[in-house]
Amino acid sequence: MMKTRRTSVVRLLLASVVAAACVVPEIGCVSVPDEGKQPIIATHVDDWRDEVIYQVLIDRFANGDINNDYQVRPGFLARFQGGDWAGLTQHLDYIKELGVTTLWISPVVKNVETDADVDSYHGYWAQDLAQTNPHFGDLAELRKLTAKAHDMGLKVVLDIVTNHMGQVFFYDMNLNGNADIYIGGSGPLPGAGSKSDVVRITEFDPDWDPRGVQAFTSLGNAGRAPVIFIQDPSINRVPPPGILGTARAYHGFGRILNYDVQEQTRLGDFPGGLKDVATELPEVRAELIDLYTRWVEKTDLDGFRIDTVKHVEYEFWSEFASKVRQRLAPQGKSNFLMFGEAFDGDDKLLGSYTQENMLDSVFYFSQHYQVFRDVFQYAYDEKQQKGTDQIKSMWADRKVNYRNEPQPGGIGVAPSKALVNFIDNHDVARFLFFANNDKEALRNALVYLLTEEGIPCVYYGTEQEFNGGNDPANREVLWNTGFNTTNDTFVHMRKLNRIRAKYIALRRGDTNVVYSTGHTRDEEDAGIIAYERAAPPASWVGWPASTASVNARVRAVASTGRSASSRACNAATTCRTPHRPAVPSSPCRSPTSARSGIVR
Ligand SMILES: [Ca+2]
Ligand SMILES: [Ca+2]
Ligand SMILES: [Ca+2]
Repeated sequence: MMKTRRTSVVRLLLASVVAAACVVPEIGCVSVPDEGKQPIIATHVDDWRDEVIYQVLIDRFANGDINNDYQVRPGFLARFQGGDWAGLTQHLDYIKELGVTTLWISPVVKNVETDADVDSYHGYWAQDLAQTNPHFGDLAELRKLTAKAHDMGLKVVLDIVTNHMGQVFFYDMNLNGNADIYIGGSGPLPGAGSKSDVVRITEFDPDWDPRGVQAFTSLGNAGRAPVIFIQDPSINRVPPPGILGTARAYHGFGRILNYDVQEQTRLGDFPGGLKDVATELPEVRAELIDLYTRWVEKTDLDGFRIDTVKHVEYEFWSEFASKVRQRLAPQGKSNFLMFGEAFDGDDKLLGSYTQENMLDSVFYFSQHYQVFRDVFQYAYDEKQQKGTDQIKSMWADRKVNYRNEPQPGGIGVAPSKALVNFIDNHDVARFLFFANNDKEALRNALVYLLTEEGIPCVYYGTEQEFNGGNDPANREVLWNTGFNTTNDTFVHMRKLNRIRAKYIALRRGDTNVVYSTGHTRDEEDAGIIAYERAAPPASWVGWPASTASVNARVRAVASTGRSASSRACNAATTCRTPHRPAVPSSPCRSPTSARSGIVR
């Protein structure tokens, strides 16, 4: 788009001895087991900060088997498109080429197939936590995927949901045994006062009621509405097996109306009729722990990405995480990553799920808002744009809001050092949608993502410059791109991933912000952030002792969007910073003794 030098500049100032030492030992390679065979599970990850996660919606990545293409409607993104585990397995070379190292795959369990003409292609409408989803393949295919991934040095994280199940029952509010959607009342009459209010009641997804969803008759209230499990095998809307097929395994308060009321977010049904599980019951907890840990034992997974953690009580997380760790460790599976998703910008709330014995990490959602939205995307909104000093203060809060010690039996890295960084995901519009399709701004965001502290996570299709808006427009079909590996953003990401892989300081080093600014819009240094990553070698757990005397330092300079593009730094120039003349070390000055590389 622009003839000027690109705005993304990363400088690597490193002693060559570090580069020589940066050969990450391959650990835990396994061979592909025969089809359907139980794998021998093992630890495949040394330090999760060495990984780059790539989030895959299985239905959208690659279609490797047309035999499971039932109920597929190509081109309609709220419907199944046909992607499957076989397709992903066949395209692991593409993943490898991109340089990401860990697959986060969408849920694998059997779902309620469809609801109100929208399909469960995403996998989040669980019906049976013990069975594979036939749209994506069978257990043998899933095992083939994890085994081949491990064989190629890739790891696999599974997406799981403990908070709710799919829409497997209705509340029989009018006690007639049928699932009804009722609309009543005639509403206001024009100019003639009002008649009865218009009400809409759906027994599939009724509103929150603190008494529990109530039944009613023409004579008034009739107590708690019975929970009736649905028997519709045509769309797999049938009762889950075991305790999850009984009414007492659910809270039954109806749908969350107010997310600011803690009782509702914790006990209410998730919008869309997803039924809230009574996660406080010991027998329910035991069932969830057992069923999900079995997937690790059956397929040798390397971690869990856990959905909707803020909708479950804290005590659940300490029990769930501890017991999963305790069950896997004796089987040879350590460093098993568990990171949670709380769709919330409250940094303190996010950190609260990393208390002792809870999760190893969470999605850094506060960063999604405070950096990727406020700083990068709002480079297109002069009124709302924030300065890069916001990044500096947010990073400083990591030590305050997140646990600073590794979880007992966890991944060996403190949550405050292992936050999962992401630009966008399947629940928010893609970066390019908001950034006026400015691909250079996306590449700047990628420089930041892949050089900052923590575990980077990239949503599939970012490398293909997808620009979809909100769900489901942001869940595009990847195979339509022909798995192109030559477009500018793919090449840019590959380069960044290779640099990250090469330099340990970029993966594990501590961060020192060299330069940030409160300036925005057309002010001279708006959009510039400079930081260096370095660490005393003693903190590089597991690193060969021979490199202990190396003092490595990596410095990244990222500009954040359109407003900074005309002031791009490059390796040979010094940025003018007239508003801040006293800056001791300009981010754009290139020390003569250092090697430098430009990422473009
Ligand atoms: Ca298929
Ligand atoms: Ca009814
Ligand atoms: Ca809940």
